[in-house]
Amino acid sequence: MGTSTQRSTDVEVVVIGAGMSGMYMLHRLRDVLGMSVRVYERGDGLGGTWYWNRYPGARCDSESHIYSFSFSDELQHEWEFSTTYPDQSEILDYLNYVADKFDLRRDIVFGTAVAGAHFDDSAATWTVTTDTGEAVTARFLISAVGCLSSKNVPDFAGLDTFEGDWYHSGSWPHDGVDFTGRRVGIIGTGATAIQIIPSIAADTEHLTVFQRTPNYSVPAENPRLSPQTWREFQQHNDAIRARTHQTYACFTFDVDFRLRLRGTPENLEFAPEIDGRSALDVDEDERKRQYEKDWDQGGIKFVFGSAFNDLLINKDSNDTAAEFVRDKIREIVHDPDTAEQLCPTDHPIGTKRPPVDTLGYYETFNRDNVSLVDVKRNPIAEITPSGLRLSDGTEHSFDTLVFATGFDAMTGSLTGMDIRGTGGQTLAQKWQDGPRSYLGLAHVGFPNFFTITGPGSPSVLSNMLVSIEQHVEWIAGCLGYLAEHGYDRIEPTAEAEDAWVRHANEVADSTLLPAAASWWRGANISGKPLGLMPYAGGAAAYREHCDRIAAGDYEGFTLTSTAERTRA
Ligand code: NA7
Repeated sequence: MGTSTQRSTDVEVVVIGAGMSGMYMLHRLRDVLGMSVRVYERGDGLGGTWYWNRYPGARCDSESHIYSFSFSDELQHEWEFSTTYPDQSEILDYLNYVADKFDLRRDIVFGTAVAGAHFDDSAATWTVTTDTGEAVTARFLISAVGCLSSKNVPDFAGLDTFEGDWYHSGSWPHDGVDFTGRRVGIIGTGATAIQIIPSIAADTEHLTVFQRTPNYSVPAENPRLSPQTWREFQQHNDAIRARTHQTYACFTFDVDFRLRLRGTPENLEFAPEIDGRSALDVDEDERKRQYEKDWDQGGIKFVFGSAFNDLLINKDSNDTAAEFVRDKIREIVHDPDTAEQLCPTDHPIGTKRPPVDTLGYYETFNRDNVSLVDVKRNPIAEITPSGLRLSDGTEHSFDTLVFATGFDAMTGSLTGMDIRGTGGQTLAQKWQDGPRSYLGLAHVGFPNFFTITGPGSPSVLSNMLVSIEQHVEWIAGCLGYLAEHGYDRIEPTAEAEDAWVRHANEVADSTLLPAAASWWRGANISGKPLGLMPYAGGAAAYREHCDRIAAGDYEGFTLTSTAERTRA
């Protein structure tokens, strides 16, 4: 594009983060629009989530033929994944291949974290500073920091006295950890721990799992993909990819629930449309047969592609699926007390991120060297030099401690930087009562700033890569439009942002999702305001709405040029 904006700033765009979203953003802006772009990445390599999360068992829960970039036919023909749910190292190899193919590294500054970014209202530019002392000006600032990159290590007293080694899943050593013959403690039973526990149990002398809240895990069934299967995906690729744009969560299966969005950005109307049948429309035998079939097929589909249309909106229906999984746990786990402890009862199934297990999570608790400790009734009081002590004084000893305790999701990485918009307001100040945004993409008071898969967009309620591509393409389309029309400043209107926040809350409240103390709602971080952060209206409805806004000359945004502002 080579726009006039380049003359007044060091680069046209700064992108924060070189995970999947930052990589594609760079390609789209630099190689398609011809803009000058600098990407800052705190890691020494690219890949984001797949660079940091190298823990044993780390793998993807979305199917690889749709958890891979779709923007290049050539790329899609060149790369084949070995399994439906590939492991971390294979995904990272893929991302490095993409970076080589599109020559991305030359515009990425590695080992450099963005410390702050301040908006200069008179020039309508951002000044971005880094932890290595760099300062660069840019017209546009794009966050590609990912939803799960600010790790949560609970503030346990005594952690500094622990004499063994400890690790958090989200910054795992590159040369791995040898658990052979070691006594290991792991805190957490979320999606991450459910991948780690079966992967390391056999190596350890003893593995103690400290569980606060049990989770519903469904076996992944992770078939190897033969060249023949991969060829079939490629034959039908256009239709498969198109389908991922039409479903609630960007998979090829769907939830039979659609939202129609109408009206103006300031006055949004929506109507839910539900097809199919309720879990309560059929008798118990038929329901059970269906759940058995879904369980055997495995994966996230159990919830987000159920044959029943109301698991996420009707508690009575949801109870039938939840009880089916609890019965499975009771069948698999031999010791009845352990089985009961592993049965979730405090939240409906699907209201926390559904974990998926490849190596037999529940089966692992039948091993003699694995024990389960309830830290809800009897919380961890402190870490000791040799392990940890519970509130009732019970001591547990181990050599290695693993924190699978999650992340300050969706907002933590953003508010952790000193991002200041008009009037010097920080993003942390703007979001003190919870994140507010227009479409999860843009923010009143923060002109020329975009957040890829930000709070308020479907993001973590969908196959992330499809949502990333949608946001990257929308942002690139927007920057292209601004250049074409001579605009160099864009900001949502307060009315449009308010209406979006109101709408997102209304939609969330029409589902069961607020019923769990989930990281989706910020409930895992003490003091964080509660509210469903991802948009629950479905990615298909969201995509249509974003497209309509773009086609309507960016409705709900104020667009101006330097000349207009000078005259005013
Ligand atoms: P999650 O899903 O946030 O799980 C974290 C786990 O750690 C969960 O079981 C928590 O229990 C537990 N936890 C957190 N703090 C504590 C303390 N202080 N004491 C005991 N237990 C604690 O993170 P994951 O890394 O598993 O998954 C994050 C996402 O990554 C995942 O959903 C995928 O999208 C990929 P709680 O449930 O809060 O009681």
